This record gives sequence, structure tokens and C-alpha cells, in this order.
Amino acid sequence: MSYLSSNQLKQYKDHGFVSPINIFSKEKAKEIREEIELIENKVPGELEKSGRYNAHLISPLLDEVTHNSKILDAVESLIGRNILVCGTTLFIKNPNEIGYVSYHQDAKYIGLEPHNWVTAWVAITDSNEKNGCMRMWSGSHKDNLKEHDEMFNEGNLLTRGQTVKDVPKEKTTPLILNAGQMSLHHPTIVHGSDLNKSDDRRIGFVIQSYIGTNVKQILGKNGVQVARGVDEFNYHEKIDRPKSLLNENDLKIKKIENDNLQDIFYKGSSKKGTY
Ligand SMILES: O=C(O)CCC(=O)C(=O)O
Repeated sequence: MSYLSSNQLKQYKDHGFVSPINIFSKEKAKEIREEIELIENKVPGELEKSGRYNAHLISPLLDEVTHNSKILDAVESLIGRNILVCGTTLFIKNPNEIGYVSYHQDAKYIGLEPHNWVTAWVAITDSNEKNGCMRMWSGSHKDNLKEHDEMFNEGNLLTRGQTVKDVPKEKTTPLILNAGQMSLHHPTIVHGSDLNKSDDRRIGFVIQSYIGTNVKQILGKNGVQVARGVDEFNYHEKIDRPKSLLNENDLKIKKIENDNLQDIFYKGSSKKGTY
């Protein structure tokens, strides 16, 4: 049985994404935002730059999101019943800051093979054209991996500013989400996002990614958690779920995981970017 409808499955197959999908209430999203902002206030810098990865390891509410049964039902429809959480990223764009994401394919630099995985972008605030929602180049997931230039440009939220050239921006689809909704996107779809021109933050919590247990990390190593089913391959080290908010040991685990991730993201690059 598939939890996504046949229309949603067709959307994913034809376009490379499914959106929007209702996950939790606006009130729940506000509670999660408050936990993120509490972490930012209590431990300044903890969620900045490379710290924005794997916040689910120190925040019980973000951990709850990664194991949310509605999200996992949708993910199961695309990658099967045995599901691992392989990492998360907070994509936060503050008002009046330069922050955008150049057009790229996740599969180009994330090291996860085969492509039996999917990325869930969960809106913690509303995400729309004014505040720089994601934009998808529909159907581009059907092509091979494309050349990416490394631009290292200021304000680019990607580590190396990986950029696919000649994307027809006027043809890209904005993924407009209310807080509490999510989109799912394919490993090879070309996507990016513009500046936040609103007067509030845009916060996306991205499970990047949910992987099938048959998926290997070919560029380094990632710790994982079993989200559903059984891991019959055991390719990855297992990491614990957080014991409490900002638990000292969990903070150390997050740091180790994020150092490993930086190694993956900078593999083969001669230069280090800002993130
Ligand atoms: O949040 C954004 O604007 C971009 C996120 C992204 O590139 C991704 O989730 O793969």
C-alpha cells in the first residue's frame, strides 16, 4: 500500500517533487520555532554555519519531526519500508541578510548511492516567494548529474556555492508552504531559492535525507538512526536520539557528525567556503 495518492506519486515521478503535504499544525510549528530560538539564545553560534547540520541530535522537538509518522508514511511510499535518517539541515534565512541557495542537485555532492533516498523540507515558518521559498526545475531529475561550478559567493547557503548554469528560472516552480507543511524532492532535481525579502525569518528544517537501508555513503561517513523498519544492511554507524534539550553528550555527538559532514561536502575541493 502507498500512503501517497496516485496523483502525488505521479507528481513525484513526472516532476521530481511532491508538495504541499500537511504534517502538523501552525501551533506545533511555532513551538518548534521557539525551541530553535531557545537554542540560538542559550548557545550562540550553535546553529550557525556548519552548526546548522543535525540540530535534531540536540533538540527533542526536531528529533520528533524526523520520526513523525505522517512524514515517514509519505517517505515509505517513495523509498520503501526500511528508512534511515541520515542527517538534517536548518535552512534559515533572516530578513535583511543576504542568503540564497544556488541551483544545484543534492546527489551531486552528498555521496549517497544508489539514489534510493528523498529529501523532506519541513516548513517551520510559512515559506513563499517573498521570503525565498525553494524553487524546482520540474522534470530535471530525469537528466543525468550536471556540471556544477563552485562559486563560493557571499550569501550562498551551500558550502561551496555549487551552481548549475543556465537554469530557466522563469520556468521553475515555487514550493509555497504554510508552517507545518512539507515538500519532498528527488536526489537529482535541480533546485534553489532566492533572498528573503520579507520582515520575518524563513525557517526550513530539512531531513537531508531519508535513505533506504541499501544506500551507502561513498564520500565519507554518516551516523544514522533507524526511523522505520529494520536495517538489514548495517552500512552506517547508529547514533542515539537526544536525551534532553542541549544534553552535553548529544552536543559532542552533533559536533563529530558535523565534522564528518564537512569532510564529505568539501571532498575534492581545494578551497573552503563560509559554511
Ligand atoms: O532552503 C532552501 O532554500 C534550499 C534547501 C535545499 O537546497 C534543499 O533542501 O536541498
